[in-house]
Amino acid sequence: MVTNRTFTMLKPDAVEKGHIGAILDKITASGFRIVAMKLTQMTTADAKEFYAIHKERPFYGELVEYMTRGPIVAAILEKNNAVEDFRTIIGATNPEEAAEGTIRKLYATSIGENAIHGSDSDENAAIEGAFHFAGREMF
Ligand code: IDP
Ligand code: MG
Repeated sequence: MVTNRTFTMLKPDAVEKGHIGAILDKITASGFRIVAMKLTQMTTADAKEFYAIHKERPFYGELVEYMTRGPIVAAILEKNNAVEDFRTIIGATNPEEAAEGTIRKLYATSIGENAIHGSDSDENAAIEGAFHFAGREMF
């Protein structure tokens, strides 16, 4: 039963700039419970697989470079309507289009370096959570 769960990554730019605490505070203050969480770093193979859906896009190489250049925080979050509500609090992919007060508006630099990931469906939340936390009893 994964309907009330989503998956997030605090991306390398957010970790580099020291925003882990502020972003987690906003996530938990918005009513999300952290079910699983780790500081980790994606390998090139990991990032290519995680973002395989974008492999034909012109930014794919740049995206893989970015996502592997330093540590990330990966987490599984729980809340009613988690996927949709989380996409609301992170804001639009391009921070210039993100609503005031959203995590990307506050912390993203550009459409590429946009601080945070949020799953776009229950199905992808389950796939992405399992990608990072495979074998975890809680997932
Ligand atoms: P999302 O993260 O808001 O779901 P997607 O379109 O799924 O956005 O893109 C995945 C990630 O790829 C984005 O979060 C961003 O890091 C990167 N990305 C998306 N579009 C561009 C672009 O036009 N240029 C550079 N990077 C991009
Ligand atoms: Mg996406």
